[in-house]
Amino acid sequence: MGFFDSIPQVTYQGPKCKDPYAFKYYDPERVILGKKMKEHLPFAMAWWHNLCANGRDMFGEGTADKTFGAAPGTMEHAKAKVDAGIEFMKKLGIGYYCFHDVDLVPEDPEDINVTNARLDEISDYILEKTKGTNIKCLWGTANMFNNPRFMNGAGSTNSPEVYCFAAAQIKKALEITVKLGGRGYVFWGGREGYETLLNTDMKLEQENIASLMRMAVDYGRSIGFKGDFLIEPKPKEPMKHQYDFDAATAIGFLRQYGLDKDFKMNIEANHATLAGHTFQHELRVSAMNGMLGSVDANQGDMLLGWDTDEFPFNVYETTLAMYEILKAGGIPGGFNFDSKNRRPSNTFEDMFHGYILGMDTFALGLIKAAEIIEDGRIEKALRDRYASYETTEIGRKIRNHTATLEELAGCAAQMKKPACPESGRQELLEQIMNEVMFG
Ligand code: XUL
Ligand code: CO
Repeated sequence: MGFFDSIPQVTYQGPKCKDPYAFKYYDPERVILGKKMKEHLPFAMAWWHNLCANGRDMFGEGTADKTFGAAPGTMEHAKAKVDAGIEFMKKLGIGYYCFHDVDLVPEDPEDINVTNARLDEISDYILEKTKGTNIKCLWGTANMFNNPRFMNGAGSTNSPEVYCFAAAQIKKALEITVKLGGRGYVFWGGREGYETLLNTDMKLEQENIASLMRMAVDYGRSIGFKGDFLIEPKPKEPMKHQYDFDAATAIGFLRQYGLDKDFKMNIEANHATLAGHTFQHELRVSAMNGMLGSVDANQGDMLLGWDTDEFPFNVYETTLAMYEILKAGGIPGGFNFDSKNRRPSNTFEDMFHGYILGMDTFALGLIKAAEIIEDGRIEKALRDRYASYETTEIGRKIRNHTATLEELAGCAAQMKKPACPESGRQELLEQIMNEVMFG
């Protein structure tokens, strides 16, 4: 007996199919631009939203039953979640999962050694249960934001004692990630920020965060972790101001502290929009700096100012995201659905509808992004827009850094005034987008 016996195996049936438990666009074996869809889109299940969160919010109790037949707070429950998670991933053909330490096991309130022993036990259990399957860990992380000890941050805390617990949790989470074959290790600085500068030594806090990351890299490499360390930028929530505000800020921080060789970005769509950027913008900033690592796939609500973590349905947005990713040559990480069902969508069936929606939305985005590339008009317009940096002597000099300010000023004096730059043709490009999307 499984947990989801009423749900059939979900397979690709094509866009005309009306079966709610079928993929309309995600066809894992279909080849797009020379690569199978399942290789373009390594999807991952987020342990926390799918197996732990029951819809509880600050205004009310949970609406969904995630007990899986066991008493919450026990190792039986932790194991039942493993069983349910594996059954869920198998039904959808999902190959990866992501976890925080405390998603896997209940944290012992008195003794971290007890929690660590539980993590050893559950990781053994996961390995045993995933043996012979294609299911692996995409990335792991330590939850350094839930426990009250982290109220002033983890790496950014004012307490060296708490800092030790952050280090201990990272050490253990790294060990478990390596044991489970994880491709990445994520830092999301939920409480690494401040509420008021009146009580905050920002320089000390940022230096301490960097030291913690450096220690994590050193330890991770010493136990054989070959994957990427990842920062997941977010501007706010829960802290008023988080240090990893956006990709550009996080990349600057990594470079300042010499961490840029070991770290990449884990870009979350909803975090991008909270920072006042598009998902596409954050992917571009990461890619152009050689730091595109992984994606937390979800969608925000533009009418709400917080992290709603909705399953993505906006195909226009996933198309533009996949366009960035294809142009960057793919992604070394994967697509973790850091997405949750709406509180009133509280059944097991809704869990499947959420993932089918999200996977199909990214698959359709991939298909459409490849069509934009094959169509070629947008790429050509982009190349043409900057062409005079190649076709004119002065343009070439600017590009290869041989021009001087005096020389350029001399050119300006000769010209007297420049010709007006050519039109950006935004509306035409948007029209081409619509033709590709709906033509
Ligand atoms: C919170 C968030 C986290 C990270 C992992 O906004 O996105 O779930 O993905 O800690
Ligand atoms: Co996330």
